[in-house]
Amino acid sequence: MKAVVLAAGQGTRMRPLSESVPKPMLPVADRPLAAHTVDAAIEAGADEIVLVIGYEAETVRDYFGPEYRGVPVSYAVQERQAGTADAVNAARDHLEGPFAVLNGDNLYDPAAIDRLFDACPAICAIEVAEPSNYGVLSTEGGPDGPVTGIIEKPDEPPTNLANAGAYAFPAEARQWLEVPASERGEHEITDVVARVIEEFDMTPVTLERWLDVGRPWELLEANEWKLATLERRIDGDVSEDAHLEGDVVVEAGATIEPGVVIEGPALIREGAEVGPNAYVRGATLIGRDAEIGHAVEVKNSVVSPGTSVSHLSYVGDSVLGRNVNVGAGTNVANLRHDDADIRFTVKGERVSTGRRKFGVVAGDGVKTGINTSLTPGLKLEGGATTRPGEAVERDR
Ligand code: TTP
Repeated sequence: MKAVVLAAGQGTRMRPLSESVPKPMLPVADRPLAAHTVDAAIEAGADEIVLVIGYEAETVRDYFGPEYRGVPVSYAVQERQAGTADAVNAARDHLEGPFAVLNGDNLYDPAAIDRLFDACPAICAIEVAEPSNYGVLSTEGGPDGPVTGIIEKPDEPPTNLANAGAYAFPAEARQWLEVPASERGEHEITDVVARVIEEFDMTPVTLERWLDVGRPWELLEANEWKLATLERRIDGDVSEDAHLEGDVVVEAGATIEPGVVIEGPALIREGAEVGPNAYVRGATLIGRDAEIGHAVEVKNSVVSPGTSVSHLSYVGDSVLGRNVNVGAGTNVANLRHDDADIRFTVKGERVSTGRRKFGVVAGDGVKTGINTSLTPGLKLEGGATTRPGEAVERDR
């Protein structure tokens, strides 16, 4: 079966991280976000991957190339991001026979994609506590029965089964990709699903775990998930005076200096340097050529390639973009005194992250002055700077 992977979106809710790197290419453990989806499709037996690209298309194309893990990859360009059905329609000329469609920014358990392919026509579903925020499936005779309907963000959800953005469509669906625009002005794949349900029995494939990675703290959650699946592997240059505990991966070309303590799960990528005397813990990704220096503590964070936290700093529950420079003595606060969930600005609105602990999100090239303190849920746009000794409480 061919698998169409949607990776053309602008990722506006992921800003500033998606400004230079398209969301599907943001790092999740040892590979870009969309590669987890593509890998799951390949493991489930996809014989061709069709990537729908648009925003920052070349970065995606450069990574996957014409063949990826022995499977041919073709590309369909969606000129304007006019919705998920429009995205699949852009790939229409690549399709014949039954085909799968997967969101390139969703994380799945690979075994679930295997079940999806086997059950075609089928749709992945996940039980959620608050279905009103999702596309909700109705089924006949319990959660395993055939899907009888799909409705977007209903006030009175018929079930608690949310659409998890993965579909195995019969060949006929290729004819039904041109759907009218929805109320929010997008051509939505749920309207294609609704048509398939009218003509076919669609099986719900229930997932144990699923993550829609749309906002910066979900990138952190994606890393928490996938870093925990790595197994200890030490290929880099590790001082005998360093202490590495649990599932720590140090890639070839990475250096761990004396006095460093790393508690897994953690991944230290090629070219990164940690220490001396640094403490890395929680689920932490230290990207390629990043530098974590003397007396720095990094906890449960994503540090992107080329970023430097050189001395005497604390970074917790945070995402640092590329080539950020954290000045000495910079401290990130990741917990409120009233223990309330941390809020973050998404498209101009303050929203709850649902997390008690969340630090900061820094876009590419941010520089903090020495002894900067940063409050929880702060967003620093690409290139932003702070003054020495500044306490930063508002996004900038
Ligand atoms: P969304 O998360 O709805 O869109 P997005 O990724 O652009 O993010 P944001 O809302 O923050 O701007 O998209 C779901 C998936 O579909 C995702 O993998 C991107 C893809 N997509 C396209 O390929 N083309 C499109 O026109 C749209 C809207 C989404």
